Amino acid sequence: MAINLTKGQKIDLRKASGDKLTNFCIGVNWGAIQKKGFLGLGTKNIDVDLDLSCILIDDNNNLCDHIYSPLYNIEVLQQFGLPKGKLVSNDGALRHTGDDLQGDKGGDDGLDNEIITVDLSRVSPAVSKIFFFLNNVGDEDFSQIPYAKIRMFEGTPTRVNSVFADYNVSAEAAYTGKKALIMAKLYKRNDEWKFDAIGDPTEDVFLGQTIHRIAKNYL
Ligand SMILES: [Ca+2]
Ligand SMILES: [Ca+2]
Repeated sequence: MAINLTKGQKIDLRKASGDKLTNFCIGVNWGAIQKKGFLGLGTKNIDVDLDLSCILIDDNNNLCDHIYSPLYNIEVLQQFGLPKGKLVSNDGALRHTGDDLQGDKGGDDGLDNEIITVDLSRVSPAVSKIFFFLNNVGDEDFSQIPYAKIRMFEGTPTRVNSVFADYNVSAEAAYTGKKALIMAKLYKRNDEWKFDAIGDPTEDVFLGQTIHRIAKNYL
């Protein structure tokens, strides 16, 4: 049975069998917005471009590595003191499947649109925290997106073997005006990795703001 995460919940990365969970995927599944066409005829899809990203923090609370879309404008990133986007961590332990610019069209396909695969056994020893977050590149806030679901699962980006935990960023009033979500952190305690489902929505319109917010308030 998957754990239905609630905001702020902390969990051990252990399976029902007691074994450590070291290889898993963190995925986000979301839909494009469907609007009725002229005179209520037909439907029109409006692309929704959510971006799943993560930053890696060392023992001294410095940002030491990152994964976010290479499509982010380098000049805007530089204004936030951030480097160009990339899809693989320097140690090779975390890998992003690539930037989905649209979301599902024609309803929920049950597959995650962006996924970061994690192999905790390969994470550089210098890393003590990994923050995962979600930004919307477009104009909509989360309350306008038909669905956005986050889950942790064992398997590969194309095959879900077993869902360990999931979290629904549902279309609720609480998400009105919110365009970013500080999802969760992995953190090391006594050489064991743990997971904290932060789940804080923010009004950030750019990824750089979210990274600064995490650096200022969450370390
Ligand atoms: Ca995207
Ligand atoms: Ca999908």
